[in-house]
Amino acid sequence: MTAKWDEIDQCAQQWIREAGERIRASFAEKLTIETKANANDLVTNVDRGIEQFFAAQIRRRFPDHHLLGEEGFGDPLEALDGIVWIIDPIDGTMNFVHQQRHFAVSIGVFADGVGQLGYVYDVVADELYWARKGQGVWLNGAPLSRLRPVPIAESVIAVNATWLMENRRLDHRPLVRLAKEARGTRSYGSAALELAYVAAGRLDAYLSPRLSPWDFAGGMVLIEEAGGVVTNLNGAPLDLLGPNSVLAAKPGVHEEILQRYLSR
Ligand code: 2AM
Ligand code: CA
Repeated sequence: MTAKWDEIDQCAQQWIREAGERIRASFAEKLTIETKANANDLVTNVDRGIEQFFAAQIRRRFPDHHLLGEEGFGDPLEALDGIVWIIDPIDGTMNFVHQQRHFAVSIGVFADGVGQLGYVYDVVADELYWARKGQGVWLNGAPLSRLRPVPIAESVIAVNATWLMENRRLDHRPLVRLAKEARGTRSYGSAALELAYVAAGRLDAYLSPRLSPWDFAGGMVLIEEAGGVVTNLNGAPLDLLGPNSVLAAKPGVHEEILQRYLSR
């Protein structure tokens, strides 16, 4: 497969900025808000419109590529053969609806399952986190530093408060201990942004017991290119075709969380 990565990257950057403009313009219009799996799982006409925009652009320009998207306008994929775009049109929809900030467009482009390009675009801050395999990670055109280990006692860990109280997905007690032993915890409500912050060194780790591929695909490419580590909460590689738990962190921090806080 001879993929034209310069061309793919140019298109992705252009489309993601255009998507951002459309989302910012939507603030002036009335939102249609619906719920999906439960009352707090929100989707709007804008989420759908933006994913349809990407689907139309990709199909027109790259008819042999595949698309996996949160809102279902992509292709029914059973394998990762060829070039696959994994897109979340708005990650952090609750923030989009309630705050009109702290949400992102997330894109990962994979070739036969290997991450080649990653984008997380913070629409309101106008910050584009970008990585291309072998070319480093960049924030609005400025290179980001390679990630280095730090002690847990000096780490800022991103975790949603839900996972620090009794819940049905994981044993919260070791995570409470992690929260106590870390320097601090944060929760931003957008997995894509939290992963981008790990890639940028603003956070030392992020974890969640359940994310979908579109939540983490773009951020995973960023972090791996920055020298960080992304696995599930058991330390195994992520499956890009289904839901996963996620532990993303600086090297060293990742191992220490796995060994001291997550293994039973
Ligand atoms: P969304 O805003 O696109 O729905 C919130 O903590 C983060 O987790 C957001 O990135 C949100 O994505 C994602 N998220 C929330 N509930 C989820 C679920 N049930 N499955 C997968 N991802 C979820
Ligand atoms: Ca999402």
